[in-house]
Amino acid sequence: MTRDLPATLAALAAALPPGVLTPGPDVPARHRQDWSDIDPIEPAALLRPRSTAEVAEALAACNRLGLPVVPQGGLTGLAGGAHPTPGAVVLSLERMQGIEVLDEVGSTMTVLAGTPLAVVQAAAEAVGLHYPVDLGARGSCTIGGNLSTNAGGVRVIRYGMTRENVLGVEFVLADGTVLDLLNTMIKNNAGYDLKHLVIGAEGTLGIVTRAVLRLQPKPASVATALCAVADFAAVTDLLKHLRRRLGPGLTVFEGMWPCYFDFMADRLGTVRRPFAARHGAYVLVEASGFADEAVAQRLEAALAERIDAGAVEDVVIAASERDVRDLWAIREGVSEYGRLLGKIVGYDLGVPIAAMGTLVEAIHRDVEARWPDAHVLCYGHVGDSNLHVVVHIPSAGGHQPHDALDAVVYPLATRFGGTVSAEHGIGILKRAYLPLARSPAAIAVMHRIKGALDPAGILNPGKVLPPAERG
Ligand code: FAD
Ligand code: LAC
Ligand code: ZN
Repeated sequence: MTRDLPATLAALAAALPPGVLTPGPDVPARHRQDWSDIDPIEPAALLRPRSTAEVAEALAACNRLGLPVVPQGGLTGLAGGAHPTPGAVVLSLERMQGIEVLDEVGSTMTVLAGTPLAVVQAAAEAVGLHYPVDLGARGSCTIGGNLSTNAGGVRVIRYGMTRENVLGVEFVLADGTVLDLLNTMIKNNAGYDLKHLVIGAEGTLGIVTRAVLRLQPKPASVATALCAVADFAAVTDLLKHLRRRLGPGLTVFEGMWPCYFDFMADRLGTVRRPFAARHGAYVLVEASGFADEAVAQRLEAALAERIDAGAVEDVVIAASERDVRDLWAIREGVSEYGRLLGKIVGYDLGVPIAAMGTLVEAIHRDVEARWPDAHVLCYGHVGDSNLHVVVHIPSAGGHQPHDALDAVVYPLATRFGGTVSAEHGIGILKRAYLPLARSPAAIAVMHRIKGALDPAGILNPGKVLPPAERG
């Protein structure tokens, strides 16, 4: 840590090209926190490099000066990874946006790290291709942030997480070394595949400046349906059935428990309830195909079989773009938590699918036993073994009992064979719980990798890794 911050910042400003550094008091408020809603902190300064060379200059100078650096993308992260730490500068990629190469034959796109996900998706669509990573924060989150959190989202069941959709990366190490790994080939086994070090590292091992993304053919037709079933056993039955019937055509399988679905349907204020009756669980399903008429028919036939068997209670199938938006509205209501609930405590648990229903029951039971007024909303990427739980305790107002809730929820998740983060990452919020999900030996290797790539520990200190054991 820096002892004389003003002198260090003056030395940093002198080392950088004009216009890169904005002093702390002038830093726009949005850089003081991310979506994880931790109390805002004014960064020591904001760095906004315009090129990889400027990122390298900035990191080399910070490394020399022992000044910590917090990388920031679109600030939509939910684990506090981009949250400023006291005495650190934040480095934003916001000036490094744009698509540099779109190779239709190789089906790749080379983009700058600050490019929003939605811009990448639209550019792919415009030439009949498809970048399949998709999440509610698409308009604001950046490719650099997606890589650094190994973002998942709603089509992982078919296309995998960000890691599976990246062919190459350019990143800058803490000492300013630029690693050009901008591979565009699907196969490249020349030694260690170092891009995987920085994917999912949450800005602790390097700053991503460019990425080569793998594109897919754009499906010619997409069919969307919302299914109502009796209970979680019927959800897993439906998953098995649709996988068998649709194979790789099953591109979304998102589950919502009534605690989530009814809350959103009643409170959002912008959606009509899709079903007259209430049901035990809901599943939003998307099927994609390459022959226009077949996919909708196949999805309808597959769902009709389950209705006839009594395994599905009701179904709404989208007949228009507007219907598709309406069916997604309840699922995408997650961006409205702040308005609907105020402060929340959010969980991103991974748990084997077979245990998910029991885990939801256990979380409701144990949280509501201790906080009888709690709202507990459960939903998630069921097909990816990923359960989101959002808790709000009205009587606690602006001071939600984060630690006490964690002490209830995380042991339950790990008792069922789960993990403390499926897709959002560890950041600050889950750092203390990493040992519940990774062995001491694995965490020791993480520390060795961190020590090798960032010996001065300037990159996003205090994130991801719990303090190293001494001795
Ligand atoms: P930031 O929040 O700015 O940063 C995230 C982390 O990456 C931080 O640790 C930061 O230091 C680091 N970082 C950012 N840019 C770089 C870089 N260029 N180089 C090195 N490190 C960097 N996530 C999912 O996985 N699935 C979802 O379905 C999903 N849905 C969401 C829905 C909503 C409404 C919201 C608000 C968030 C959602 N998220 C989801 C979480 C979030 O959008 C993702 O984690 C996203 O990848 C973060 O991107 P960002 O650019 O906003 O990164
Ligand atoms: C979602 C985010 C919160 O799936 O990951 O809605
Ligand atoms: Zn999610």
